[in-house]
Amino acid sequence: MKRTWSASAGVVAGVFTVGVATLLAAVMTSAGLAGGTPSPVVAVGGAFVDRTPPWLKDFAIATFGTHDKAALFVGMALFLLVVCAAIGIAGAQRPTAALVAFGVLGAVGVLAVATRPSSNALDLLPTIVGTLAGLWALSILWQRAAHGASGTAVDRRRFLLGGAGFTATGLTAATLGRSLGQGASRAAESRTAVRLPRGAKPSVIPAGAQLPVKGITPYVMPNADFYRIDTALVVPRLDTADWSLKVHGMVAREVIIDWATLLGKPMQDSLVTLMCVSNEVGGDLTGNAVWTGWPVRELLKLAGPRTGADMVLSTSSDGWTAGTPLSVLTDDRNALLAIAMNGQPLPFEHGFPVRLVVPGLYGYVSATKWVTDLKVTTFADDQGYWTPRGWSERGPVKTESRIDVPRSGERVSAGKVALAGIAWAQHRGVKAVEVRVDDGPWQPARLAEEPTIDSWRQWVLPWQAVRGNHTITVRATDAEGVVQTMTQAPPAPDGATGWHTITVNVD
Ligand SMILES: Nc1nc2c(c(=O)[nH]1)N[C@H]1C(S)=C(S)[C@@H](COP(=O)(O)O)O[C@H]1N2
Ligand SMILES: [Mo]
Repeated sequence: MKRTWSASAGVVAGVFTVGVATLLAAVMTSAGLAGGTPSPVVAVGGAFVDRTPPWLKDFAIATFGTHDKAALFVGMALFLLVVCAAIGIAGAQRPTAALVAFGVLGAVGVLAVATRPSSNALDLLPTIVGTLAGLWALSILWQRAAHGASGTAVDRRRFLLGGAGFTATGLTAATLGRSLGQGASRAAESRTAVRLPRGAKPSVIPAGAQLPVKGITPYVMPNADFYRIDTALVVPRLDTADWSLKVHGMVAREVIIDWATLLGKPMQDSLVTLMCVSNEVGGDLTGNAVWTGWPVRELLKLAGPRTGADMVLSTSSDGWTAGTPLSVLTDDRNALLAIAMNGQPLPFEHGFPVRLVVPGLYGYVSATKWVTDLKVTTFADDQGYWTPRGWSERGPVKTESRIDVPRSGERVSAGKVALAGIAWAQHRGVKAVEVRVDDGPWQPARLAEEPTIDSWRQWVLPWQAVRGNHTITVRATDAEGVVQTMTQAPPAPDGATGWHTITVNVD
C-alpha cells in the first residue's frame, strides 16, 4: 500500500470524526441536551487555553492579537492532520496498533470534554460516536487502499470514491454543526427583545472630551471596534429567561436575582475605560464605553456581607472567575452589574446579558462577562482564574499613556504636525501629559476635558516638525502627582510599564 494512500486514509478518518462529532454536539446543544462543552474541538481548545502559561499567552496575543483563537484552531487542525497522517501510515504495517492510536486520540477528546466546567455524561456522546465513525472509515479505506494501490483501476476508483465521500460528509457535517452552534436563536431573540430602561443618571459626555485630531482614538469606542479578550472559544449565548445571578458565601442571606428583577432596579450610566493586563506599552487592548447598569454594591447590600470577607469571586456561565476586593465593589465608585454598552444591550462577545464593570482595576480581576455567580469570600480562601496561572492576585490599573498620531514609523511632511493620543490612570485621574521630541525638554500637552476619572483622557501637542528621523516619547502624571514610571516591565504579573516611544520620518 502506497504511503500517500495510507496517510490520506488517516487524514480522511480524522476529518470524518471531527465532522460527525461537531454536528452531533451542535444538535445536542440546540436541543438543550448538553451540560457543558460537547464539541471535542472546543473542549480540547478550552483545556489547552486553561493550561497556557503566561509567557505563551503573551506571545499569542503579541503575535496574533485578538485573532489568537483562530490561530489556536488552525494550530490544532494542523496538529490533528499530521497525527492522523502518521496513524494512517503506521496502519499499513501495523493496523491494530494504528487503530489503538486512533482510539487514544479520541479518548483525549473524551477526557477534554469530561473535564470542562459543568459537563455531564451525555456531553461525551458526540466524541465517542465520532471516534467510532472515524475507526470505521479508517478500516474501510485501508481495505480499499490495500487493493487499490497495487490493483486494478476499479479498486483505485473505489478508494478515491470512499475517501471523497467521507471527506465531503465530514466537512458538510462540521460546517452545518458550526452554523447551528452559532445560531443559538433563542438567545439572539431574547437579546433583540430587550427594552433597555432609561439610565436614572444618564451620563453626559462633554464635547470637549473629544479632541478634533484626525486619527486619534475616539473618546468613546464603538461596540464593533471594542477590543475583546476572554478564554471562551465559543461565545456563551445566554437567554435572558434562563439567566440569574446568585450571591452567596459569607453573607447574612443568599440572594438570587433574575433578569426581570434586575431590569426593574434603578439603572445608572457610567463612563469606564476597560483595560487588559496583557496590554503592552503602546498596545490597544483597551476601550472606553458608556456602561448602563445597577451598582453591584446595592445587590451586595441586600445579601449583607459578613465581617472578615474581603473578596468577591465572580463566576461566568462558562466557569471563568475573577477575584475582586469587596471594598472596591462596595465603595462609592460605580462598580456596575452592566446590562448595556453604549446604549445597546451588551453584545454577546462583551457579556450578554450581564457583566461586571469595575473602574480602576484590570479586566482579569474584575470585568466578568456572562456573570452568574458572586461568592463573598476571602483572598485567603479563593483565587480568580488567572492567579494560579502566574498573574497577581490584585490588579489596580497602572498609569500609562500612548501616542496614536502619528503612527510609529509613519512619514509626515515637515511643518506643523499634531502629536496626539490618550493617557489613563483609572479612578485616580490624569493631571498632566508631557511629550519629548528626541532629547529635547518635556513639553506639556494640552488635555481634553475629563468627564470622569474612571476613563482615559485625550491629549494633543502641536509640533513644528523638521526634516529627519525623530523619536517621540510620552509620559503621564496622575491626579495624585505621581509620574508614570519609565521602568520597563512586561505585562505579567500585574501590568506593563514604561514610556511609549515612536519614531517618525519627516520629509
Ligand atoms: N467570562 C469571562 N469574563 C472575562 C474574561 C474571560 O476570560 N471570561 N476576561 C476578562 C479580561 S482578561 C478582560 S481584559 C475583559 C475584556 O472585556 P471585553 O472583552 O469586553 O473587552 O474581560 C474580562 N472578563
Ligand atoms: Mo485581560
